[in-house]
Amino acid sequence: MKASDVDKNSPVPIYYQIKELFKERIEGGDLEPHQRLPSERDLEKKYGISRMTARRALTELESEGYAYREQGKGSYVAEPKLRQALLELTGFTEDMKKRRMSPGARVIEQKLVDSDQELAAKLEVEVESKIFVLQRIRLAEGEPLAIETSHLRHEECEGIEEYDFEDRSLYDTLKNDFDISLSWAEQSVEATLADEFEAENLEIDKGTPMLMTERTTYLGDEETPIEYARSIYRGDRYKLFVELRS
Ligand code: 16G
Repeated sequence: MKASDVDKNSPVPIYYQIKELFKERIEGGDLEPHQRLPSERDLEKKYGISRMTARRALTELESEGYAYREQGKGSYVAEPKLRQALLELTGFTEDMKKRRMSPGARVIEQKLVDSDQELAAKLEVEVESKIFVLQRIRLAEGEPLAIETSHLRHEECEGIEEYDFEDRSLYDTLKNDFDISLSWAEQSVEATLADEFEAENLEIDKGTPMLMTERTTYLGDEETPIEYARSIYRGDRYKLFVELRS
């Protein structure tokens, strides 16, 4: 990277230009995970910019998940984000196994509740029907990545509340123990910021960008909803991926 890569006459702010240059180099593999990035001082000298501009470029690389800071040492290139394909109906466990990462879960709570109006509408049941609620922190290689809250129609899987979901897949349990096959799901994704609860459980700063997904999954008949899930994924570790064809 040369000083001339930065155009001081451009309407694009300098911190932004520097951040984009580093993003390109990180995504292109020119800079490798855990490699040290230049310090604020290095950037200041190299580009003839203020310390504040240099700091902003590095801070934003961190908040977008491209870099991480080690207290008193400097900034380093982060591991690439996990690419989540949006077209396949897979569970977290299956997804992590495909990546050769070890999946895990910490159960925050699992219980039976009577459905309120909102849940009744989502799962197409009568108000006050029994719903199984399972809230878990999902881990990959021991690192917390997401908080998932699943709501299941209890009439389809009575007894599921007796299982311990610390180390078993919900989708495998439905398939193997309840003979439930899933056919398709509809899913939405929106941006949110980590609140205190999420920050604490996912070991991130409050206000970290997050991806919130809502998914309704249907049984083999293609029309009965079995699960309504809300998941909050760390935006600094996840990237959604779709393939488009003309
Ligand atoms: C996925 C699903 C979630 C499902 C879970 C099962 C989303 C938004 N969520 O993370 O609905 O409950 O997988 O995972 O994709 P498991 O089989 O590992 O328990």
